[in-house]
Amino acid sequence: MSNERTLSIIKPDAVAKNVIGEIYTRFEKADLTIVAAKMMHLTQEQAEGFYAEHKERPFFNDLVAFMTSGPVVVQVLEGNGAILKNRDLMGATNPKEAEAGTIRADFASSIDANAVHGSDSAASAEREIAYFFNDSEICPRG
Ligand code: IDP
Repeated sequence: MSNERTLSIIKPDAVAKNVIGEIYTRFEKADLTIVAAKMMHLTQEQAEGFYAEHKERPFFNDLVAFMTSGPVVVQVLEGNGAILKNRDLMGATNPKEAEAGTIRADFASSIDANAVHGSDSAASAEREIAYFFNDSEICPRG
């Protein structure tokens, strides 16, 4: 496994539940390093652009409405095999199908409000990181 970066978002439901710290602890315990982070309240335009690949899906409008419903925390995670490792920590998209002990099993309440986002491939990670962060905002450890 090579050193990778992935884009993670703590979604409005998890921010509202006050579990940002608990989710960060899971990243850190799994040897993922937070190398960039910001809290933001996404505009409609930002959410639509981020999820552009889902534009034709029936849930697109609900997804955009949910992602703009409150603040989110966006971070870049770095580590060995970070993309897959973060997907494993997150669990399945539908929390009812997520394995016990995953972030979604523990903190998500529905397929719409499912606590976290994580890039699903190297190409997505590259696009999604650049969507939210400039190079100068990423702070790798020396
Ligand atoms: P992922 O977040 O696990 O990668 P994707 O298939 O990329 O899942 O879908 C993006 C987001 O769209 C999901 O996290 C979820 O919030 C929402 N979503 C996906 N499928 C459905 C659905 O069937 N109904 C409602 N929302 C959905």
